[in-house]
Amino acid sequence: MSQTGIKHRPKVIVTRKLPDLIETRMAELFDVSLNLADAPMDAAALTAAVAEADVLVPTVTDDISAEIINAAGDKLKLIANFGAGVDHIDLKAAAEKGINVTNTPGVLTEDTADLTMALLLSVPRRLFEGEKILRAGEWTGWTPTFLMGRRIQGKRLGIIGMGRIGRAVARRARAFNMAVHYHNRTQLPPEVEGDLEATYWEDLDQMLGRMDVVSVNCPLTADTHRLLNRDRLKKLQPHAVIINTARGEIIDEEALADLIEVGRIAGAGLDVFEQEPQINPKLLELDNVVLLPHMGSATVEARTAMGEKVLINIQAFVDGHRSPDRVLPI
Ligand code: 8YV
Repeated sequence: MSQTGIKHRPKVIVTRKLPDLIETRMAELFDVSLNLADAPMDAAALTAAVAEADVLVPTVTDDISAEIINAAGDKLKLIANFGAGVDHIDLKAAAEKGINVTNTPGVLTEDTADLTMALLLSVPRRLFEGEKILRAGEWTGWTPTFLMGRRIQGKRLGIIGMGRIGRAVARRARAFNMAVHYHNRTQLPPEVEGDLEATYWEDLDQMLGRMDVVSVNCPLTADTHRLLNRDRLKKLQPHAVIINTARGEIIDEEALADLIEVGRIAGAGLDVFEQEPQINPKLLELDNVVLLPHMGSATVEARTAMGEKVLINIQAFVDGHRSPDRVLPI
């Protein structure tokens, strides 16, 4: 036993299939139980896992609720999340039970920002509409007015959440000659703001009414849940486009679909949804909406680096050190 109360080769339960390299290293280091079939674990399976494990490695697809955390015995010491967002873990319940929580920030920043830009380019330039027409054999040739979209250069981008990913999006947007605006809990230091040539809006409502594109890049918390509710969405200009690569629950999806349908918002690029993997049928009906299956960090490099972070967070904890990506205790 180490001072953390965890034995040398802790029992680690991984809820989903991880990259091979990571699983192999986990088997070398820990008494690991892998999910090779990659079947999502239901509440009963998670309850059994937290009773047995010293360390649980969940992902965004696992609802680690207060009930599940409270069902853990005294054994569970660490939840080492594979992913940056920890909104699927009841942190209050974990804190009350003295369970440590870690995540994997930083290593998925650039890939998620790339995907944000891919959506930001795809929606105004109507890329997927064009692709669909071409594949359906419906393209009859070039015409001067076919599939005219909207220019990116010179447009105003409003970033909600100026953390690592928001800033990486801002850097890319500057390269496309967009004007960067942002709303954040706190204003960035002047030197960072200066580098990004970014304009701060303390009042989100005021920013929304002035932007051509809005990108959601904040974490999901109690404060950001439905941050873009129907009233806020109505503040957008009719030609505005909204991009979300953060969490579906930050936007009222039903309201978004309604407002796009009636032309009060021009379009959306969404990588995340309120009820994943279910997609609101109204969104599926809309041509000016690009829908992706939550793939912001889906590169071999990011997923491997995320796995390495999980390994390091667990090993540091077992050795009695502070895990580098500690979320809990604060
Ligand atoms: C991950 C994400 O793929 O890291 C996050 O928070 O949203 C995704 O990029 C997912 O969370 C893995 O659990």
